[in-house]
Amino acid sequence: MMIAAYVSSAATALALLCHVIAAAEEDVVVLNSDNDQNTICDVNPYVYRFDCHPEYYSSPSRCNNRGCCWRDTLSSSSSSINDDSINTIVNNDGKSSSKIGRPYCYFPVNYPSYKVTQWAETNYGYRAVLIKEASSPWPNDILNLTLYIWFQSQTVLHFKIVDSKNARYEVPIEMPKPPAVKPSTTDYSVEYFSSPFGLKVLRKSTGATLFNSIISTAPLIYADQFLQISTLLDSPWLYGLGENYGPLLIDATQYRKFTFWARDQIPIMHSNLYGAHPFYMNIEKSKEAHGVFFLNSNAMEVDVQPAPALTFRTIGGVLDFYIFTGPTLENVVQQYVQTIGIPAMPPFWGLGFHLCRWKYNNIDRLKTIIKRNKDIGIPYDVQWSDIDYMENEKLWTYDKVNYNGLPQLIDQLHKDTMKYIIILDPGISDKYPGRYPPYDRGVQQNVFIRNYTGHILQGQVWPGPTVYPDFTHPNATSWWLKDAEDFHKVLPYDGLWIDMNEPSNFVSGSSVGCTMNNLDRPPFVPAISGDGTLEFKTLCGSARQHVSTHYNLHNMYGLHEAMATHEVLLKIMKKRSLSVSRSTFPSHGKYGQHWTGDVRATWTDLYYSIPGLLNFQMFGIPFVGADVCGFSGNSNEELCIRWTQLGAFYPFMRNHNDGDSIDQDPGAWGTSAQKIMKEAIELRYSLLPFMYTQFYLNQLDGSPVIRPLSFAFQADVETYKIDKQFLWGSSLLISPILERGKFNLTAYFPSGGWYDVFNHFKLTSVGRYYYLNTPLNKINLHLREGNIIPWQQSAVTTAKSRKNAINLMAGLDTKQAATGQLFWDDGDSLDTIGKKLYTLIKFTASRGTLYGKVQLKGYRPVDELRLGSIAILGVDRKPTTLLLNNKTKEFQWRDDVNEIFITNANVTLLEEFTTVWI
Ligand SMILES: *[C@@H]1O[C@H](CO)[C@@H](O)[C@H](O)[C@H]1NC(C)=O
Ligand SMILES: *[C@@H]1O[C@H](CO)[C@@H](O)[C@H](O)[C@H]1NC(C)=O
Ligand SMILES: *[C@@H]1O[C@H](CO)[C@@H](O)[C@H](O)[C@H]1NC(C)=O
Ligand SMILES: *[C@@H]1O[C@H](CO)[C@@H](O)[C@H](O)[C@H]1NC(C)=O
Ligand SMILES: *[C@@H]1O[C@H](CO)[C@@H](O)[C@H](O)[C@H]1NC(C)=O
Ligand SMILES: CC(=O)N[C@H]1CO[C@H](CO)[C@@H](O)[C@@H]1O
Repeated sequence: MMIAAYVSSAATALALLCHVIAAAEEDVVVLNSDNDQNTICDVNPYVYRFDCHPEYYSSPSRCNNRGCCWRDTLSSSSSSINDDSINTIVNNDGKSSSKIGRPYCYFPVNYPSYKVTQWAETNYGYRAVLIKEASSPWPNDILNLTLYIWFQSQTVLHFKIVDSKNARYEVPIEMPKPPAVKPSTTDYSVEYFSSPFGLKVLRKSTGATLFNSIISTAPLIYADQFLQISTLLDSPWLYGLGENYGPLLIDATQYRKFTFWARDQIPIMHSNLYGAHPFYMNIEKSKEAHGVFFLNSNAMEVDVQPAPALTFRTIGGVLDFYIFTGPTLENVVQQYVQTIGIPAMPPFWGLGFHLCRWKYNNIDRLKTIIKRNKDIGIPYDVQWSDIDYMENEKLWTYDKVNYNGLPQLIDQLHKDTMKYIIILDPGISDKYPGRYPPYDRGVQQNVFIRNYTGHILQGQVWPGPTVYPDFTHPNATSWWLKDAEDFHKVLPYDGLWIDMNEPSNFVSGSSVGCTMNNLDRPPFVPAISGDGTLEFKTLCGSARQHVSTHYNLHNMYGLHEAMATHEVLLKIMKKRSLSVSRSTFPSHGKYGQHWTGDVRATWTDLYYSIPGLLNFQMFGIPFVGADVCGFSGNSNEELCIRWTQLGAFYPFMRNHNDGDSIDQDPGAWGTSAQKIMKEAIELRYSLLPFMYTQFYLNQLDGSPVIRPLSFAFQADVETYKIDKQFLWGSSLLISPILERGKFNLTAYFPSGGWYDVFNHFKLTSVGRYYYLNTPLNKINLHLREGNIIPWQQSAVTTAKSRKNAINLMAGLDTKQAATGQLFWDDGDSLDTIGKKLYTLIKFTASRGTLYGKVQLKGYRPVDELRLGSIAILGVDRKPTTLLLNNKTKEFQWRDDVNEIFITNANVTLLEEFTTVWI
C-alpha cells in the first residue's frame, strides 16, 4: 500500500496525467500550486478534458457558474492525437448528446473534490472516509463518504462508496459475499491518492490499469442525484456497455456516449434500448483482459473518450463496483457471470426452430401457416402467439371467436411433439372492474404500481388504459401465479414471452402525466433518446413500488417480472421452460432468456444481430436470438435466406414478424428458398447435441455459449474487431454472408487448421483473410483442428431428432489429436446437473486411436444412445486396418482430404468405445 499525496497545478497537469497513465512507480508526487485560471484550464492533450456540462445547452456562462473551463476551439496543443472526432461534437448544441466529441466545458485541474481523512485496513480489505469541504454546484452534494474495498477473491475486487451518514438506495439483487482473501494472494493491488481522492487498481503481474480514478481533471462527484466517477483505461479496446446496437468493439480512440434507461425502442445506434448492462471489458495493451461492473440501476450514461478513459454518470444509488481480473476475456465473463448468477439451463426443445408472427389474426390462418411449414418438412419445435390471440388484448384471455379451437390446436401440437408459447404484456386493463379477475384481484392484493399521491398509476398499452403490476411487491408473484395457473388449464402453454416490460407506456408517465418533483424532473437527465424526460414512453420516476421508487427500479422492471415468471413457470411446469424477456438487467439470465426486440428486416440489422448476441453472452444471458428475417418492415427472399442461415447458429432461433409485413415463414417463399431454409434449419438440428453441450459448460462456470473470435484467439489483435464471424463453443467457426447480392466472402481465419464442415478440406491459416465462395445456399462453417463434435441426423422436432444416433466429426490437429464431449440428459427435467441425472462422455483422439469415456452415466435414454457415423479428418496416412472395440470394422478412406469414415459404428455410447487404426 502506498499513500501518495499531491497538490496539483496547471503547469504540471500533463506531467501528472502522464505519470498516472504510464503507471510509473513514483510514490509521491508533490507539485507546486498555481491557481492562474488560464493555466488550470490548459488541459492538454485535450483528450484529458472531462465533460463538466454533460446536459443540453451548455454555454460559457453556465460553464463558468460551475467553476469549469470553456474552450470552443482547440487551443494550440502539442497533442499528437488525431482530431477527427471533434467534428462530431454535438453535445453542446442541444441537438443530440448521444454522439459526443471533445467537450467545450471541462473540469480544470484542482476542481474541489474529496480528501481521504482516514484509511484503515480491515479484515476484508480497506475502509476509508472521504471528506469534501465545499459543496459542488450539483444539489444535495454529499460531503462525507465511506469507501469500502473488499478483496473478494484472487480475481475479484469489490469496492463501494456510500454516504457515511444516510443509507441510500442500493440495487436489490443478491450478490455473493465470499470471505475475503489476503492481499498477498490477489492478482490485483490497490493504491490511492489522498487529495483529491482517487483510486487505482493494478494488475500485479504487469502493472496494467484495471481501474484508475486518479485523474486530476476528473473529480469524483457524489451528489444525491448526480454521481460521477471516471477511470483511465489500459487500452482503447472495449467490449460491453449494453444493451446497445452497433459493432462489437467499442473503439475508445473515439468519443462515444452510452445511455442506460430501459426503453421500448427499435434498436438503433446511440440510443438507450430495452435493457441496461453497465459492464465492460478492456483488453489491456499486454493483451490480458479485465472487466468492470457498475452495480447501479439508475438512469445512467457512460462517456468513452480517447485518453482512453471512461466516465460513469448516474443519477442515484451508490457507487458500487466489481473488478474482474481475467486474465482471459473468457475468464472475465466467467468471473462476472459467477458474481451475478449462472443462467438457467434451457430445455432442449428451446434450441429447436421457433415460429411466430404478430397478426395471424385467426386460427385458420395460424393452422395454414403451421401446416405449410410442416408439409415441406421444416424442422420446427415451437409455435408462438403474439398479442392477437388475446381477447381485446387482455392478459390471460384468448379470443374465443377468431381463435375458436386454440386449445385443441395446442393439444395437436403437443401430440406432434411440439410446444407452444404465448406473449404476455405487463399492462393490465382497468376497463372492466368487477369483471376481470386479474385486475380485481390485483387491486385487492395491492400489487399495482402507485403514483406519487398514492393512487394506482394508469398508463396505456395495447388494451387501452392499463395499470402495471409491481413485481417487487410481496403479493405479486402469488397474484401472477393464480392467473398463470388458471389460464394454463385453458391454454396449456409451454413457455411465456414477456414483452413490453421496460415497461412500455403509450402515454408518457401516466394518463395524467407526472409531478414536477425531483424524481420526475431531476437536476440532470442522462442523454437518453426521446423528449429528454425519464417518463418518455414509460412510467413516472415518482411512481411508487414496494421496494423503492420507479426512479430507482425502472431498469429492473423486466428483471423483476422475469423473476416472478420464472417462479410461476417452475410451479406450473415442474420442468425447465422458457420465459423470454425484452427488458433485462444483470442477473437476468438466472431467470430467463432474451431476444433483441423489434429489429428491422434490413441487411444492417442482420449484421448487428451478431454483436448483439455476442454482447449478451458477456452479460450472462446466453440464450438469446434476433428475430430471423427481421421483425419490422417487409423481408425479402434473399435477406430471409441469409438470415435463416445465420439464425440457424443463434442460440435462440425464432422467425418472427410484425403485423403488417408480408409473410416470412419458410413456407411463404419460393420452392428453392424453402429448400435452402430447410437445409439451414436441418443443419442446426443436426448440431444441437454440440450446442446443448455448450449450455452444459455454461452451467459449470458461466462460459459463453457462442463467442467472438477474440475469446479463443486473444493474442491475435486482428480478431478484436471481428464481429461478422463468431464461434460456437471455441471450435466451430461461422462465417455468414451479411450483404445483399454477395456470393463471395473474405473471412478471417485465426492461425491454425480449419476443416470445412461440408467438404472436409483443411485450410491451414497463418492468421489472415481468405476468400470463400458462398453461393446462396451456403453458410460457411469450419471445424477448428483439435476438436471433436457430436451431431445427430435432423428430424422434424427435437423430440424426434434426439432419438437418432450420435455421430462424431473429429478434426485432427498436427499432432493427430482432438478432444470433445457430449452432455445428454432427458432435455427438460429440473437441475439434472445438480442431481447428476445426466450422462457425460468425453471423446479423445490421439495417435491412431479415437475413444469415448463415460464420465458420468446418470441418464440412460430408453432408446439407448448409439454411436452412428465417425468421420476422422486429417489422418496422417491411409490405415490398412481399423478396429472398433477390438473387432475389425469396415471403413472408407478419402484420399483427397485424408479422412477415415465409418458409416455406422453401431455401438453403445454408454460404455467406453475405442477405434484404432493401423
Ligand atoms: C464522517 O462520517 C463519519 C462516520 O459517520 C464520522 O466518523 C466522521 O466524523 C465524519 N467526518 C466529518 C468531517 O463529518
Ligand atoms: C397482500 O394482499 C392482502 C389481501 O389478499 C392484503 O390484505 C395485504 O395487505 C397485501 N399485502 C401488502 C403488503 O400490501
Ligand atoms: C394519481 O392518480 C390520480 C388518479 O388518476 C390523479 O388524480 C392524481 O393526480 C395522480 N397523481 C399524480 C402525482 O400523478
Ligand atoms: C480390447 O482389448 C484389450 C486387450 O487386448 C482389452 O484390454 C480391452 O478391454 C478390449 N476393449 C474392448 C472394448 O473390448
Ligand atoms: C445395431 O446393432 C444392433 C445389435 O447390437 C442391431 O439390432 C441393429 O439393427 C443395428 N443397427 C443398425 C442401424 O445397424
Ligand atoms: C471472384 C470470384 O471468386 N467470384 C465468385 C463469387 O461467387 C460466385 C458464385 O458463388 C462464383 O461463381 C464466382 O466465381
